[in-house]
Amino acid sequence: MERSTSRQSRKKVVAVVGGGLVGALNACFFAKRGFDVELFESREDIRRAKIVKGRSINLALSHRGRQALKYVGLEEKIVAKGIPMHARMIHSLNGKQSPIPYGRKGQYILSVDRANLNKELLTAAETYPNTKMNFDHKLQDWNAETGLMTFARLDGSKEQVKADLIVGCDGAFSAVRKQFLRRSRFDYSQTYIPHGYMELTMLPINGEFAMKPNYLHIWPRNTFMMIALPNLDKTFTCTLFMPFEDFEKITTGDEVIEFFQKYFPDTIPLIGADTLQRDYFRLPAQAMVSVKCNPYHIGDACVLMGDAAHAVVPFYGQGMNAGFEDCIVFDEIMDQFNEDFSAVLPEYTRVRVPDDHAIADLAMYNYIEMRAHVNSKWFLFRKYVDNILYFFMPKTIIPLYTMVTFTRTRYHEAVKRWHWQNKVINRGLLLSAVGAVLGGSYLLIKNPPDINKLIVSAEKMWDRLVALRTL
Ligand code: FAD
Ligand code: EGU
Repeated sequence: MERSTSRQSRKKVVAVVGGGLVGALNACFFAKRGFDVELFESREDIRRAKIVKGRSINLALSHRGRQALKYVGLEEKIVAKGIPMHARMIHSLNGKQSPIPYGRKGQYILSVDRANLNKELLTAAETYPNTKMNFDHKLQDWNAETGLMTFARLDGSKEQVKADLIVGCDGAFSAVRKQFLRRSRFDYSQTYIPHGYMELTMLPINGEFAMKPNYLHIWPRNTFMMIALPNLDKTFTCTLFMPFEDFEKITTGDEVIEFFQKYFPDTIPLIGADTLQRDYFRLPAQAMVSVKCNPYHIGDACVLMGDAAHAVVPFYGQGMNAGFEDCIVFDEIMDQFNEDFSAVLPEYTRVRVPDDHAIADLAMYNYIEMRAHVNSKWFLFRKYVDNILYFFMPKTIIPLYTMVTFTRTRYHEAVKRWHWQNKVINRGLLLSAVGAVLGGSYLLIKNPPDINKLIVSAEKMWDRLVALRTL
């Protein structure tokens, strides 16, 4: 027997805290590497739960998220249950609908069901013999020196577990992150935006989707905005974004209808006045928070991923996608550093923090921009310009959303490139303007217009104006 390798061959125990989207996916990544994986989730097993409560019913899955699923062999299965959205459908106040493609043919995002995705990921994690799932385990506290975690059970009992590595995937209000906050030189910021969101269901009409299914429907109304994604059961989930203070102003069913009549009139017959009123008062509006921190690790003992490391506002459709990409980035660094946690963890922080901060900033920037001056006309105009420039100069001017949504260009690189492109576009515009003035002047000098003709026409103009006045 070879004893010399025995230390290495004891596979380390990795505790994944949080069995949400990122935690369940991460369990697959670590299990695939052969670690002994223990997943701890505070809720009961959602595959057995009768009612699944939680945030947002469906999500936009794009390239980064798909790549991560591919790593653990789940891409096809999830894509098969997703609904492709090839374009946005912009709804104007007058009811006009205008599609704007996301890209070329074959470039689309997918509307996926959060609960189904979470279930599939949990089932996939469970199929590895080296994973153990622990539901009804709420992390209460853990010790950064010893790696000892304390979990609370629903029956009031406590359980203590030790692991070689703790992976915090416990969402925006992470309990794992609490230990980071007590340490020196840990940067942390959290910002609640003034908007809340509320989900409304648009049921099928005559057994069919109430609107065209293969689109991300958008009603851009500056401070108010609504977005609808299709579901497999032919319903749409409409998410209304609005400042909390405006949510609070609407207190009666009549006021709901009045509000929709004013801003989203085309949706009233589609959702139905009754459903609209019922859904509106079913749950209070939910808050949205942006969280940034640095570093993502403590020594060789603990690392944060997903919303626990970076909650972003949902105005780029990237929260889950970024969290899934975290898993790929970590996995690649595990290869580079031979699974040596003391080297992998600092490298992960070094590589990933700038990118996660970049997408957090972008999402917040887009929130501010949409709120400030994005109505349907402006949205259409901006996206047309993006797409036209991309069409004529596909190598030079790549729209930001394209880099973010359809490539794995590092988020911070995408932002840098975007700034550079904007400079090029502005120079181009400036050059055209200067060119027009110079060219115009040259033509005027070469072919000077007959001054008399100009004066005569000026006189004619005056006569017309006077005529107008005396009408
Ligand atoms: P979570 O999904 O929050 O999961 C955390 C898990 O940890 C939960 O299961 C929770 O029960 C568990 N947990 C919490 N505390 C403990 C504890 N103490 N002990 C044990 N377990 C614990 N992203 C996209 O990519 N595309 C979109 O279109 C999109 N749309 C969105 C729309 C809205 C309105 C919102 C709010 C978000 C949207 N997102 C979107 C973001 C996406 O929802 C999140 O980024 C994603 O859910 C993060 O996954 P996570 O696993 O890190 O965290
Ligand atoms: C918000 C809430 C359109 C799901 C950003 C686009 C979103 C999603 C956009 C939600 C918008 C906004 C992009 C995608 C996506 C657009 C994107 C936003 C999915 C810049 C379930 N956003 N979202 N940008 O380009 O890149 O179509 O709740 F209205 S998908 Cl806010 Cl691509």
